[in-house]
Amino acid sequence: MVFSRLFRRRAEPEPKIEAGLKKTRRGIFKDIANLFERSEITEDLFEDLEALLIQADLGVETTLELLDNLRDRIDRERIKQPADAREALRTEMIALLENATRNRKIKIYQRGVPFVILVVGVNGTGKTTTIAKLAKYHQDQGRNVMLVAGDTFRAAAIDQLKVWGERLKVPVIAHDPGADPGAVVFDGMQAAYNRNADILLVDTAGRLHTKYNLMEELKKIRKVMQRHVAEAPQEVLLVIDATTGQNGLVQAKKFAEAVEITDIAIAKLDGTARGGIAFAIARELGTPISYVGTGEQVTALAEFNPVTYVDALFFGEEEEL
Ligand SMILES: Nc1nc2c(ncn2[C@@H]2O[C@H](COP(=O)(O)OP(=O)(O)O)[C@@H](O)[C@H]2O)c(=O)[nH]1
Ligand SMILES: [Mg+2]
Repeated sequence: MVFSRLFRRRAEPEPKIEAGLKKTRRGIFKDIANLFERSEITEDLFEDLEALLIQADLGVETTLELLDNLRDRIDRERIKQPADAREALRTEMIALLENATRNRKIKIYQRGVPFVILVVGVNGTGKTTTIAKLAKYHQDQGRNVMLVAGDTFRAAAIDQLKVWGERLKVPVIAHDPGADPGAVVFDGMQAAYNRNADILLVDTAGRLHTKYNLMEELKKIRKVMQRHVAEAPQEVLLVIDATTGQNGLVQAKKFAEAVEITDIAIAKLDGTARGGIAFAIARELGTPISYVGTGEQVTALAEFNPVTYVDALFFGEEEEL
């Protein structure tokens, strides 16, 4: 392709993220890169860029902020060539994502103390699937993993977790449908101690009747956890569905208001042509994005990195002929 000729890739490729962003890269971001094939930087270019960024799911506010920062940089660095402006855009996009990842805490896994990961988010966003992927991820690093079926609302949710547990050979602590989530979490915490689990992944129901209900339920779960491990849950992971775009972001914000989130996973990145949602998430939630889901398979999870993410929006195997 012509457009990669001018653009310099700096990061090592991240194959899963590149695969996940294939649709985005082939669609809107290809058009964005092509804007800079013009002979000079004009007001038209900024206007077209604004429209494309909004189309890519960055949202209006994030797009305007990004464009302000880009204009400032172009002035400051006296940039005249469109190719250099495109490099400046790349730098500003990375900076936007880094604003959120900067808050990332180092995770400390101690032998003998279960590291509890509470997974929250709206129904259908990909919580249970992400739990299976994380179980595999931690297993691969030699950690002893256990799952808790804290989504007691639907029988199917419990069965789904059990199926993953069997496949991954990981114990699943579950009660009958309709049971008190606090009770199953209590059993999960005890089992984690008894069986020396390093990682305890706790599934939850994605009900969002009212913010008050959700807060109360999660407060109770937290209290039960802290009876066993004072610092639990060490990770509160909010799963956001990339395919729901700005609507998904609005719902995610409600969750973030009700619960203290430490990490974000963006699921179903492979299912959208608008991977720009990551920028809106980074800016509006300010919580570090830690993982990206790129498919339904248990291995389709990648660690999030701002540089490899931005480069994957513009590069991929098919462009590197
Ligand atoms: N393509 C794709 N599908 C996913 C991904 N993550 C989850 N899904 C699918 O999304 C649907 C809902 O996922 P689930 O984990 O049950 O969501 P939950 O209700 O939040 O627990 C399922 O059909 C999953 O297979 C992903 O990263 N990519
Ligand atoms: Mg589920």
